[in-house]
Amino acid sequence: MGGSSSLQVVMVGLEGTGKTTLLYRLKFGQYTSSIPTIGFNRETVVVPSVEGKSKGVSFVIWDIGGKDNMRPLWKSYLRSADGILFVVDSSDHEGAEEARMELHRLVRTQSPHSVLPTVVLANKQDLPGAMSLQDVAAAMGVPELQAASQPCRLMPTCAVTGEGLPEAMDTMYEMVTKWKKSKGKSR
Ligand SMILES: Nc1nc2c(ncn2[C@@H]2O[C@H](COP(=O)(O)OP(=O)(O)OP(=O)(O)O)[C@@H](O)[C@H]2O)c(=O)[nH]1
Ligand SMILES: [Mg+2]
Repeated sequence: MGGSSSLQVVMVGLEGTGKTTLLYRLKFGQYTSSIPTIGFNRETVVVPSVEGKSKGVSFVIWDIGGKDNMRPLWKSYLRSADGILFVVDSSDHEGAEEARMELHRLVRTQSPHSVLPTVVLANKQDLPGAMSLQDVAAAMGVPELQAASQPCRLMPTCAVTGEGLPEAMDTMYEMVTKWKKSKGKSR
């Protein structure tokens, strides 16, 4: 599944949170309209890095549909993954509790000492009424995961403009590198 400079990333989150929009933003560098994903999309992307950390690294991104009948399948994509992007719609206050449940469920389905590096994307930061980063963190229970020593970080994004994405992918890369080192393996 690729050499050492290719990372496998699984992207999940509730339906309509912007996963496919993020994927095509990364792939084509522009906004592309999308329809709800049945099954998954997979693209190899090379992200322009902000700090040069992930320069030249290609990410194979698996974008999985978020509809409730797809969610039991999420975990089957984790086997060969190096990291998880969990996408949240920051403007969806009502969906926050469900998103939190799915995020924590995804963490719990993994072996407790080798939970994959997870970057939670607080997407749709451009929308009026979007929760602040701090509010998204609290709503998703990110501090609780961190307190339990799980490798989880939150980053703000806007899939329409691409804002925040290079930083988020740099963070993903950094976390995966650290994780692999601590596990003493490269896969
Ligand atoms: N304003 C705004 N709209 C966004 C953003 N990201 C995605 N959208 C819109 O949200 C809608 C859903 O986006 P998708 O990318 O299809 O969502 P998805 O997560 O792939 O949904 P499923 O495939 O059903 O799981 C589309 O109308 C997007 O244009 C964002 O950052 N800001
Ligand atoms: Mg989609």
